[in-house]
Amino acid sequence: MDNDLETRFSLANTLGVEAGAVALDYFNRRDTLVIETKRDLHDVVSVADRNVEKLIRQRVADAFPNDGFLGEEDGLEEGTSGYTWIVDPIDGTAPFVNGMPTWCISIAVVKDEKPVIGVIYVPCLEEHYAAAAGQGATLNGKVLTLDPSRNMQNALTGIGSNNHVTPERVGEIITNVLARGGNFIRNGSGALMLAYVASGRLVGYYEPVMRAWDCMAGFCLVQEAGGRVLPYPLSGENLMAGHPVLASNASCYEDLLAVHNS
Ligand code: LIP
Repeated sequence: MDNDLETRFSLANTLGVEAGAVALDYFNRRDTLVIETKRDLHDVVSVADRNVEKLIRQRVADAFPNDGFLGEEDGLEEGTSGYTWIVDPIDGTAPFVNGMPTWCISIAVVKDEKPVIGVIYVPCLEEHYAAAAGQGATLNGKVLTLDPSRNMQNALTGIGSNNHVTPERVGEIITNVLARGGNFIRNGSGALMLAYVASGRLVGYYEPVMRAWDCMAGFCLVQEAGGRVLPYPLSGENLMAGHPVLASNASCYEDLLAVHNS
């Protein structure tokens, strides 16, 4: 691993755990948080999201002042180094504010429009997912390798939905998965479900519209664990837009692609 990647990977792992501790403190006193809504009553944010992102953003700026940074809450700061950090400070904000453990810190670094680092830390479960380009993927230090015998019919598929997708389309997707002999789960954190694909807990994940901060870390994990992802555009204005997200092990990809194209 070259030094540029290694030093950023080291900081991403450190920040995942440090930011996770700050977020967990907010989680344990969530009844004190003022919950604000964004696009609708299910799209929520609190001071926890904002302050965790500020912590990560500042630590990255101190260490790599020429790197770009895109965060869900405070947007994009362009860089000149060729590396851009793409961060969701608390992915799964709805489970977070409702006292459920399925939320995480999602930290990605992209270079040449590809995720080269992915760190997802799950404070409530003390699960630390990490991957860097060419280095494989791990969960708490254990190497992750996908089992090709698992497919849509004998394992669970994650499905994500939000207010960027019509209720009718969500219904079509779920119907299609069930009609193919599959079954689905949604836990409110797309980043965490992508980490579950990388660790083999889910055989695949599909969501029709997700932003880069929700999925780039998970994409790095899935690819380094031997899985496949639908190409996700990051050039120009694409970086700030939402795009379909599909990630799976090899034996489920065609089934899930057919669901996407249905
Ligand atoms: C969440 C995504 C999830 C989506 C939710 C929400 P947030 O991100 O990770 O995939 O289905 O609606 O957008 O808002 O919790 O950071």
